[in-house]
Amino acid sequence: MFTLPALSFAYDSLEPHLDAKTMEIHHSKHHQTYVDKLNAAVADLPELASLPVDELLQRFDSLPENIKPAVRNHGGGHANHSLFWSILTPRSENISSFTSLSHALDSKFGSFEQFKTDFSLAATGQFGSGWAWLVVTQTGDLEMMTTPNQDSPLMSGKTPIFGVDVWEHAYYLKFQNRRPDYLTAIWSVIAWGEVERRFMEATSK
Ligand code: MN3
Repeated sequence: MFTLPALSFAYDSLEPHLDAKTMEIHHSKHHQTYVDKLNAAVADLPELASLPVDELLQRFDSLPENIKPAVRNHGGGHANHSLFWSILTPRSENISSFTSLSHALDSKFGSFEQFKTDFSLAATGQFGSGWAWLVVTQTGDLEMMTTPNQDSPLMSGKTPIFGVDVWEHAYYLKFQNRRPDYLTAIWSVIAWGEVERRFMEATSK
């Protein structure tokens, strides 16, 4: 059985950057629905239901055809949101405190500011619902990418270490159609320590 992970912070603690109502609905309703529908899809397949969701997605190509759509949408939804909550924090974390990640971003994108600009542009440009990601490739390189809907980078062998949900449900209550404003606000609540932890884990494989 897959379960909804608890948040490490209160729904209202990311105010004023991300609003409490959006956080509550996003976590307790949207994410819960992905979990419930994923459980329903693998109810008769205990060997798959017992896997960590990331591993289920890494095995996507070899899954039975009849459950692929549900794993893609709801398994992806579960994994993507679980990562997303983990990289948000009410503490103001400074990227320069995390030198391994900070140096890697500088060497890949030129500077942290350039990374943020490029990432926001990619996230703004994702047409319709989806995600923008920072991933580690199988060769250990940092890469920026977007995915439609709830597709996970894990399905293509990549390890997401940072991601931003750009579905309208992630920002519409507070920002309405202004996705760029949501992307400006979100930099104030990123847990860079957790992103670096994921970076180190992905590059030490
Ligand atoms: Mn979402």
